[in-house]
Amino acid sequence: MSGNIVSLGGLTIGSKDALEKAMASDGCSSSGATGCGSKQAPEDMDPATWAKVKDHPCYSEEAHHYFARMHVAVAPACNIQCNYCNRKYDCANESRPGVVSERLTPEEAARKVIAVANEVPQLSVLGIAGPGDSCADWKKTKETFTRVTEDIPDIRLCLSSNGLALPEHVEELVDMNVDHVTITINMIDPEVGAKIYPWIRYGNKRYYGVEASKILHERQMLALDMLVERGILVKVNSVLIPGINDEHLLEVNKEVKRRGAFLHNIMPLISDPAHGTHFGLTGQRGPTAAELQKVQEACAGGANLMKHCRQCRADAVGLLGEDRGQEFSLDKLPEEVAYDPAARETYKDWVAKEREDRRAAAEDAKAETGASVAETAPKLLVAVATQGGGRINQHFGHASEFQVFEVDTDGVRFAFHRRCDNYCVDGAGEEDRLDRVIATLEGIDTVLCAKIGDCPRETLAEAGITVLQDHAYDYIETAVSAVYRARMGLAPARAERA
Ligand code: CLF
Ligand code: SF4
Repeated sequence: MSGNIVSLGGLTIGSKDALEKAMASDGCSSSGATGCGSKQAPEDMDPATWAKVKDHPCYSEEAHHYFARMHVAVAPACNIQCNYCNRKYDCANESRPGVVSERLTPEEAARKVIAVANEVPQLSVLGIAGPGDSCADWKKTKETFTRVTEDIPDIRLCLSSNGLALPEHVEELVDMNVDHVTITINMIDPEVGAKIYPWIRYGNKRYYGVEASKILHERQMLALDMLVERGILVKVNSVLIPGINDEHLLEVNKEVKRRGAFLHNIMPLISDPAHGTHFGLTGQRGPTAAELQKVQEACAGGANLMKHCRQCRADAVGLLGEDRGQEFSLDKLPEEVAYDPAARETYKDWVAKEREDRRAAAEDAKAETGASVAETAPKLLVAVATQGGGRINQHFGHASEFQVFEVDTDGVRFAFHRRCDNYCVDGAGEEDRLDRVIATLEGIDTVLCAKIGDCPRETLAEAGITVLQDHAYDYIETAVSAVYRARMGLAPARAERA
């Protein structure tokens, strides 16, 4: 295991001893004695594809433990109307609905990207996901990408679009070395589409109903085919709308796989009357977690599914699941800023070594567990508190989301994440919040964190959830395998005994 401590941009990762020391004074003091699938790895693809996804947090689940994305909200115009969108807010196709971002000019956006790159060494991807459609507002999207790559040539460019205007820009995307494009495809049947899109604007004319959805569908398929043909990786986003496209998404999944999409991200509709959308105002509900899981399971064997999406903001900054956008608002940006590549380069080198080490540790744990546990042994769900680096390195009270891994004789796999309000506020635990965290963790067997106080640990135990801090700073896979072996009544793995 890597022996050096690395502390970059607020993310501290390193050897267990060094990290325990570093974290000893940091944390909650509100109780008791201690104070209160979507796996995409090198073996899954050819080396050229892996080179494109290995540092993209959305295209590789593994990468999302190490690398950050940022969005710049430069493209406010849109050419269609989705029933889950209110234009007062950002594009809900790849942004959390009901959220308004700070709109930037391409010049401001380029300045912001440089400021973030200097402060957040994990930054690897610049995405444009609104606030409208990146291709409907093409000039601003293109100018932003062009300005940024002049200063930071190794940043990956990523774009999200509803697809209608996308075919017109594919050649320019190739010229700009854009490797990753998301198309939101909610239907392949215009009759279904008519329930989602009231109108589109295409060629200076508005189209309505089924006719509009037919055009949109044809343009989306054309864009997908053109991008795949040119070697650009395409992620398809689909918003799951119960009663409208839930069963239909199986057909979408098959079709986009057939056409060569790299990933399919099925996102839950978030519908709230307060957002003022057609669906929100007419009572169209979003899916439950169980309904989302059912559709994802039904798609097994089709296009690879992304399960670690966090439905970001159009101005998100940081690792998926964290949002540092407020640190880089326009009023905090320097008037002039020069890019310094040193921190990002150091970080990349460190990640390359750390990843290899983690992968080897995960393989060892899998081999030992698989050899000694009966294949019929039940699967466990283990939630981890992590702030990146693939390690158990966050205090229970600080976690505003838990990543849930499933483990069986086949190894440890990311399953889903669950969000909650962090239990500790200003160093003190809040009971109401703990009740909500417990509700969030329903169905989870064990929680692994870097530290927890006696009081919340006992309350969670009463609710049937074991919380362990013994695996603090271990790799997630090593720790989760250890929990599994203990549950199965087996001796610790060799690495743990040593
Ligand atoms: Fe942004 Fe989207 Fe590119 Fe990622 S987000 S444009 S592909 S860099 Fe990622 Fe955020 Fe989910 Fe999008 S977690 S909403 S899938
Ligand atoms: Fe709104 Fe995005 Fe749909 Fe345009 S594509 S209507 S901005 S959700």
